[in-house]
Amino acid sequence: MPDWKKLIAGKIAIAKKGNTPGKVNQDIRVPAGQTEVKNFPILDLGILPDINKDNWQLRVYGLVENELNLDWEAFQALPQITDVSDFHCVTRWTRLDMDWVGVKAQELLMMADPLENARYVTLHGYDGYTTNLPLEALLDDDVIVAHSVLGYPLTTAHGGPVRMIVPKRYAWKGAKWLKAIELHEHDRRGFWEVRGYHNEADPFKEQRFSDDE
Ligand SMILES: Nc1nc2c(c(=O)[nH]1)N[C@H]1C(S)=C(S)[C@@H](COP(=O)(O)O)O[C@H]1N2
Ligand SMILES: [Mo]
Repeated sequence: MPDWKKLIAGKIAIAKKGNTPGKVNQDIRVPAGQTEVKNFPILDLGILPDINKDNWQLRVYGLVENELNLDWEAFQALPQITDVSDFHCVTRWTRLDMDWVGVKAQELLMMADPLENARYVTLHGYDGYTTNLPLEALLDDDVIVAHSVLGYPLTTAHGGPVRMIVPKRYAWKGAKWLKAIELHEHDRRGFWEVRGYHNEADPFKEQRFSDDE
């Protein structure tokens, strides 16, 4: 049984010390099968939800001690960070050095206080989109619930007011128009994961399709 409280506290302590030198191999920033782009393409289901700062809420629920329901003001009051990471889309483009601004997922999970049997999360978007991850993947230091990038608030097209960014996975694992983070015990495949995309989605292992699982 993982002690989530201890694990989250430990990760935060490491994060505060800064990144381990040499942890990132700068030579291979663009994974195999990807091409670097300088623009920022838009990929989604084509449903633009009518969500803005005034009607947006983020819920963290399921296997947690304290369910969270945060409006824009409460979200803005949390510690804000910038995390620079690379964005890898399974449709074979990579954009380097995206400077996401927002709240660390660690922070929200620490507040929600996962129960001992929490193992997996489903991210829900306001367009009905879902994607799944192990809870531990959300505790990585670079996972951010972001409201701005490249110097501007996120446009609606890119998932504004708030989206999830999980740099170590292909971009479909980052829900745009983030509505909720649901914690559960057993893994539940999300929208693309039941339609042929890989459950793990590590771009450096080219985990694109579920045939390779
Ligand atoms: N809510 C929601 N989030 C989503 C999607 C979506 O359709 N709905 N598409 C995913 C996919 S497949 C990708 S590649 C990225 C694209 O993000 P972008 O449009 O900002 O480039 O968002 C992901 N998050
Ligand atoms: Mo995608």
